Amino acid sequence: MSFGRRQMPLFLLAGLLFGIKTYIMYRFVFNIEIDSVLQEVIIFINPFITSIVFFGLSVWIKNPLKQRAFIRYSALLGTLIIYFNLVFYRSFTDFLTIPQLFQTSNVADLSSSIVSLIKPYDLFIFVDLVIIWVLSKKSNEAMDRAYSKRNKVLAMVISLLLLSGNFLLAEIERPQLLSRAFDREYLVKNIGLFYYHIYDVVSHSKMRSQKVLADDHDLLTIKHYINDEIRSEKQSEHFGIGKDRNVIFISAESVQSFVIDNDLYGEEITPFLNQLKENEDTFYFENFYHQTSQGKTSDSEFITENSLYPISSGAVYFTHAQNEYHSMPEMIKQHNYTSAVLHANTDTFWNRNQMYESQEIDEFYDWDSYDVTDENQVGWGLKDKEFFTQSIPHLRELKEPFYAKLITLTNHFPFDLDEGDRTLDPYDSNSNTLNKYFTTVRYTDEAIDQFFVQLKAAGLYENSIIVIMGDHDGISANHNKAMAEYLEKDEITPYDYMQLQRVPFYIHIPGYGKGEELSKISGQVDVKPTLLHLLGLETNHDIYFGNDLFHDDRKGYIVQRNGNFVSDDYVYAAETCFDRETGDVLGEENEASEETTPCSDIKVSAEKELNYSDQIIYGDLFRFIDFDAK
Ligand code: GP9
Ligand code: MN
Repeated sequence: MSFGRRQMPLFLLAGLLFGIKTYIMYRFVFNIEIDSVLQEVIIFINPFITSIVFFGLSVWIKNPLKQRAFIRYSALLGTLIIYFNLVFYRSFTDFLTIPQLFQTSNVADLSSSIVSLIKPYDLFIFVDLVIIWVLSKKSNEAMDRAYSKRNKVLAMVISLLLLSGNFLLAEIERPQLLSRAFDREYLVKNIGLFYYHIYDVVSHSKMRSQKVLADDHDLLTIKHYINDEIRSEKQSEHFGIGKDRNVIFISAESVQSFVIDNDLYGEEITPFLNQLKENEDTFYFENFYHQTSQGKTSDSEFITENSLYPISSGAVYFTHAQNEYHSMPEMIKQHNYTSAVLHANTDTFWNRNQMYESQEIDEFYDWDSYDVTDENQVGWGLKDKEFFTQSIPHLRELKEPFYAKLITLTNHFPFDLDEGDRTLDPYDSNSNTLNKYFTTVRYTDEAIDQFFVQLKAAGLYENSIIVIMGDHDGISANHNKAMAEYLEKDEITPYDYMQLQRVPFYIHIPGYGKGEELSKISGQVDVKPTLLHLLGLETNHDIYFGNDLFHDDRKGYIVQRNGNFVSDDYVYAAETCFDRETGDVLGEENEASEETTPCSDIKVSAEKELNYSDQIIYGDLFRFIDFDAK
């Protein structure tokens, strides 16, 4: 390739090749949604600007050999960053964050998922790297340059101008993008994957410093907000009905509500859960939403036990395990409850061992408490049926009353199941993930059915409250096409996708007889106040963001970590305000538009709550409160 009369310098050539690759990735491999011409422009120019700026740094290196090595290794690093993000994206429809990269203890356990996330055609991602590598190894004097000081400065100035241009366009597209970024996809499509990572590192270190600067003054505003907007002085009619009962809490891995009362080729997917819903001792919440973010199951545990929001980047379980908390297990301890978690995985996985200590959970029956063999495990570990069976003796040895949380595992991506355990035929669509999902959900349903029988036989049923909750979604937006086909819709709109974030929530109180199906908008932040009140415990001085699901004096909306929400009347997702009942679009709303929609007021409250919760976590604010003194 020629560059004027001379050959194009290697950094430019590499920059172009790498830029093309990055653009193709953004546009056609990651499912980034583009909704304006300006976004289209930004996403096109950003890859080239970024790679030329980075490779352009090589002009400051005198030695041509080192100059070429710099370009080569930058390309390698850049490619790996893109690739790691891609593998992650395939599973979570999200981009990696720095805190996650340090969650190394998880990497080994993720191995079974990772294999299914790598595709043979991924090799194409390395094509430009190979070209750059070969060119940079070949001694080619025409490509090597010793740049004069003037040219170096010129290159720097041009780079900075291009970069500022990119950021300026991003700012026009989305004012205050960097200061109010809850959504990683917006960051990536406006500033690109690489600057997004730099931004993530900077904001993460800023977050770390917040603890040092925090003091108890920060709490005043938050307390006021909670007293005025969230806390209800009223008691529900069910207050105390579960006094001194055990609480057996089943965290059902990846079970979403769309499978409940639904069928596949004429067969019920979850026969047991469907029937349990109709039981007179069961309260079932059909509009219950998960609120998890990157921390997945661990976020779900965190939200339900603390009624705080997860953080937007990384998992609280890793980043803030040393904080002071005022968790449900800690609170019930004052009333002679023992708390336990049963989960057949290593205790360090997701940093559970540390976090359970901070939340004052008394017992953790982990991997070592279970007999796991080649035959009784699948996918991520012990099969659910075996898990429940082996959990019964552990439950029996707990001092009553107890609160025990059992975390299932079989219905985890990639939803593998042995042929002999299959009682439902897989679905037939272009998504292998969704196809298999139904079969593992059915397996978990049968496992819970069997567990109820076992609880009765062990004498643990009558005097307990049994809660079943889906921890988070199992089918990401990557499978929207297959999901639309299954649900017999033309497409999955942002409204539909939000509705798919519903997870089942059951409160089963043997012998109570007043159960019903409730359709109020509810979510994982509501679990803590609801359960505490059922047990007859007051929460007057607690700080929480949810409500007791049994009284009507509630805030009436559920916020997701990215700022989307569902209220009694509206659904806000993808910057669009929808009518909750009909799904009709009521208006578009983002920081760029001045327009208000019926969603505007709640949007302000939603962001406020997320920020308050972040302040509590980042500032470790509970260390300033003596909850027991109240
Ligand atoms: C494994 C469990 C499942 O211990 O936390 O993982 P997740 O759903 O968070 O990927
Ligand atoms: Mn999970």
